[in-house]
Amino acid sequence: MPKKFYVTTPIYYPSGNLHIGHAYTTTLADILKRYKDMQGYETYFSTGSDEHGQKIEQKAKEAGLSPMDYLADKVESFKELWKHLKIDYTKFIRTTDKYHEETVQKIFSILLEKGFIYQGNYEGLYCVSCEEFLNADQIDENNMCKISNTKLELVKEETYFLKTSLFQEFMEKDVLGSEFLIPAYRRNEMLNSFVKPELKDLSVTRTSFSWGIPIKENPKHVVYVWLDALTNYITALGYLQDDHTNFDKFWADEEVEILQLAGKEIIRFHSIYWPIILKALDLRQPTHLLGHGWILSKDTKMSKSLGNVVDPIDIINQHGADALRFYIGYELPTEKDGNFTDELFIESFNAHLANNIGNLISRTNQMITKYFEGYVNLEDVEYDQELIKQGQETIKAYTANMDEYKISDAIRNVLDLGNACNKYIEEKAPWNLAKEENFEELKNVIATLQRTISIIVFLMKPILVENYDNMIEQIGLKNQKLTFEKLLNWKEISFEKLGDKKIIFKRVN
Ligand code: ME8
Repeated sequence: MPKKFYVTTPIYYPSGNLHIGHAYTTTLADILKRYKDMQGYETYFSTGSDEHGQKIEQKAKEAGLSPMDYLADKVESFKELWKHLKIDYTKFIRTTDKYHEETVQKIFSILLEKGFIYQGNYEGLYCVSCEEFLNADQIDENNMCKISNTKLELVKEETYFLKTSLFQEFMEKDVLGSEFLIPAYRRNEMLNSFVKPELKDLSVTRTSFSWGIPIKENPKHVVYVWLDALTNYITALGYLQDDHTNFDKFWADEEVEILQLAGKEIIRFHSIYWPIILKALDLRQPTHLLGHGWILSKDTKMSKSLGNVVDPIDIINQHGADALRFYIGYELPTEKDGNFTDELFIESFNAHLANNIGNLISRTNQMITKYFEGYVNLEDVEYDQELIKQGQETIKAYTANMDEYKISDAIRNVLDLGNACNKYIEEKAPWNLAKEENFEELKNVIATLQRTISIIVFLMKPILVENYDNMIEQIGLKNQKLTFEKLLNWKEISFEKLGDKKIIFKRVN
């Protein structure tokens, strides 16, 4: 039986256009999904749109449209972006999908029946932009939301509460006392800010707006965004539906590696309320929640509500999907905030994709064509042991990092190998070997490079998806099925005669 991997991104609000921040989380998920595919896992990747709530209701009204008409275009634009970015998702869930709405109603009824939900009254300050009731730490001195910088509404209404207070010990021990939330330092953050001071019961329905899923027991209440939104991760798989094959396969089975990704502002929902909802439903927990930092623009969070966003489509149109996927994977490690500016982007592209990898492939190809007419006969080659060893070690370091979802470190392993190859070329100066007619040594050098470059290209497969086939063809491996095992037993790989050359990753001036 193949191992299984289920990866999810948050479902994004269609209250504006998606920006680099959303592209960030989705690309990380896509890279990991593709990596697991390469490792022979059976994978499922879910993303989507979070369509209910006051914010969407207001936006549709401003646009003079019904919510569904307003949403249609937005959702199309999400899918369009994922197509441009080469995102290979398995499922796109909309919270307005009928199966989802019906399942949320069922989930609400189960939790009510089990006594985990009760009716009461709520009074508090609500941030429409974040769709969240705020506590004192989240409000600035002008009574505005610290995250979205928008005005708050005083809300006083009847509501149903989830009895999160029952789960204090479960949270401290089983969830935040385990390896579930990564990076590890976020566990203490959650414990100290939200759990230890006392878990407050969570309001899960609203009555002052109607754009939501009405509950069967009392239809003037609509399920407030988070119970609706978080449950998407299981409704998308068919939980409580006639066809629950994917749920059985990718959630219920304890062996499945379930990875959820979310930005740091919603870690609280994913590491506290979501585990509680699952526990209350008697369901297993995800293996890991990877909470990542923010992409900043001039030191503040890039966000729709602040309007300081970069449109990923512009970047892709100018530089291609791979350039953006690379920047996201390499330059924005998940454990801290990162920056996105045109200057940084171009600098990184030139240094790593154009000067390192692109240049390495093209200069090696030129030498294979010039000195060996496109084909190096590998009989009697004496490979450079040091470079070959570094190649083998790179595969191991890369897989160890990818297995821990450390994409940036894994890419660094590959870039280091690329730099080592470029240095090797300078040191060996094959053009001098040719001049001296030392063809034996020339062949050793070029064959060593060809082998090592095949590792570089293969390890970049989950990231550089648009150029992968082209790169593989350029290094003479078009008809080979590469695997990690094959690269570790590298003598099994044979190369074909090189064909036409196309420039990969041309330097941007
Ligand atoms: O919160 N840097 O949706 P949302 C990094 N619907 N990541 C960013 C980012 C930035 N500047 N801006 C956005 C919601 N993101 C809810 C989620 S899930 C059950 C419900 C990414 O449209 C990041 O993943 O506000 C963040 O958590 C998410 O988009 C927020 O998207």
